[in-house]
Formats: sequence, C-alpha cells, structure tokens
Amino acid sequence: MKADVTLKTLVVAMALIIAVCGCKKDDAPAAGEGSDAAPVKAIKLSYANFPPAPTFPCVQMERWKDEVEKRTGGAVEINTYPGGSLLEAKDMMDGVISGQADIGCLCMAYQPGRFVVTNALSLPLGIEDAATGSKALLKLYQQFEPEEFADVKVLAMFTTAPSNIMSKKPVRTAADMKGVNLRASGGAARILEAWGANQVGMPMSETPEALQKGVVEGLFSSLEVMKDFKYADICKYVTMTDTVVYPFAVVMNRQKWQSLPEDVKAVMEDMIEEQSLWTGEYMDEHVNESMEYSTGEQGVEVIELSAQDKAELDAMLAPMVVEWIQQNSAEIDTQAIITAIKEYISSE
Ligand code: 3IO
Repeated sequence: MKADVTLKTLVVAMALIIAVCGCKKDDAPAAGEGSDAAPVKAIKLSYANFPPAPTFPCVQMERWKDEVEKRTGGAVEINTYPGGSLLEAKDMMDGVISGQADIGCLCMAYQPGRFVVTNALSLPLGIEDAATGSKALLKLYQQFEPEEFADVKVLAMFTTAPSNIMSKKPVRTAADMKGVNLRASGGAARILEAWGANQVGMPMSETPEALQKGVVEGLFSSLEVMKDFKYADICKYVTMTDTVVYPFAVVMNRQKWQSLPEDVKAVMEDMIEEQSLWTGEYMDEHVNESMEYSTGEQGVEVIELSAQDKAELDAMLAPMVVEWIQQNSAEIDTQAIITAIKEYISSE
C-alpha cells in the first residue's frame, strides 16, 4: 500500500517535470533567435492531380510545391495527390471550388462547354510548341478573365505540345484516318472528326486501359506520353500532324486563397507566369526525349504525311475557326478572342 502511493507520487512528479521542461523548451527562443521569432505552424495545402506521378502535369506540380515551400521558408507545406487519389480528371474544378482539395490541376478539354474562352486555344490556329501555347493561354486568361474562374484563384496555365497520332496500325495517308478509333478530348476530338476518324472521348488517365483492351486503336495527343504512359510499347506508329494543343489550368479554392498571409500570396502570385512558362518548356524538351526513346529503344516508326495529304487535312480544318466564332458569339466576344490569340502567337 505504502509502496504503491510512493510510486504514484513519483509518476505524477515525473509527469510534471516532463511537462514543465517540454513547455520551457517550446517557449524559449532558440539561441540566436530574436524573442519575436515564435514558432509558426506551417500552412498545409492539398494539391490534387489526375494522371500518374511521372507525367508532365505531376512533374510541374512537384516543381511548384518545391519552389513554394522553399520561397516561403517552410511557412507553407503542400501535400500532393497524383493519379486521381484525391480528385479525378472531370471532378477537378468542382472539387476545388467545394474545397475537397485546396489546389487542383485540370485539363480544360475534358469540359469543353465549361471553358469556352480558354478552349479557343484548341482551335487549329497553328501553335507550334508548348512554350508558345502556354504563354498565349496565360495571356488569353489574363486579358479576358473568363467568369468560369470567378470562384477560384488561377495559379498557372499551360498547354501541351501539338498533338500527333499514336497508333497500333500505321496511318500513312489522310484516307487511312477514316474510321480508326482514336482517343482525344475537346478541340482535338473535333479535329479528328473533321478528318473522318472515329473520335472516342475520355480523359488521358483512362486511356492506358482503353488501349490495352482495344477499345481504341490509338490516340491524338502530345508525344511525351509515348514514354510517360509507355504507349510506345503498344503504339508503334506516330503520324506527324502537329495540329492542336490541350490547355491546362492550376486553380486554388478562393476562400483558401483569401485566407493566406500576404507574403505567401506574393510568392504564389510571382510564380504564375514563371510556372506556366517553365511547364511549357519542360513539355517541349520532354517530347524530344520521349521520341528519342520511342524510335531508339522501342522501334517506333515516325510517319511524315506527303505535302498533298497535309494540305488536304489542313483544308478540312479551315472552316472550324469561322464556325466557332459564329456558334459562340452570343455568349462571348469570339472575334476579339481569335484576334488576340493570333497576335500572341505571331509575337513569339
Ligand atoms: C495529358 C494529360 C495527362 C497527362 C499527360 C498528358 N499529355 C498530354 C495530355 C493532354 C490531355 O489531357 C489529353 O487528354 O490528351
């Protein structure tokens, strides 16, 4: 009985000592620190993405995370969720607006009716690379401020490199495209239709399975996916069309944005243009790397269309811009948008 009481007293005393020491340690400024350097709890932000970690939307996500964490001196901590583990491709915008994720990366081609202004960049306007596309897309957003972004803060916008046909069977002529099941989305899908291919719409994240099962015989997108999604294993032919880019946006929940300290906002604000261009340049370099791998290690054949076929395909696309201007002119200033995009591209 007596021994028991002594033991209890000892335990309580030790707990007190630990608590007091622990407290002191937390409160006391570390050597060399000013007394106003109170420990700050990092602001935690979640960042959702739809494709797998090795692909370009996730590479740019990790780069942004690292830079923001570094430039805010650890005041912000970003947890990234690649591969649709927090939000899937088509849920991205609504998931960020409702706060399921603080930040999300979305491909605007997956909801063409929702992002009419920014998807104008997916018309056949002759954008030659992702660096040009990314600059033009960001300028377009900043100049026209489309209302579909009113509920979010835009942190970056960028595009893919121009799309080409990756297929299991060779597409050597314009006529070869007829009736082939090719996966695409948004503006790129409209282009395949104009060429007489069977466009099958689905997000990139669902394409590996569709290719494997034979639901589609190929796809129409930028060529870095030959390596990043291992499509070079299945698609042994690439037909060069260099036609259309896919526009992407990175958005943050508006309330979350407004809750951030001014210095954190300034870091992210400063990174908008830098991150957008970084991603465009990364994409262009990575396309080259992917094609070296595809032709060098995977025996992929690159098919150049004849000048005549190329002209034929271009002619099929000619009415698309005019039609787009007419179809959407009741809602938005379509003519001004096209003029602006052409200007951005030609100033490159
Ligand atoms: C894309 C989407 C996710 C990961 C890599 C990617 N490369 C090109 C795209 C464009 C796109 O979204 C698509 O559907 O072709």
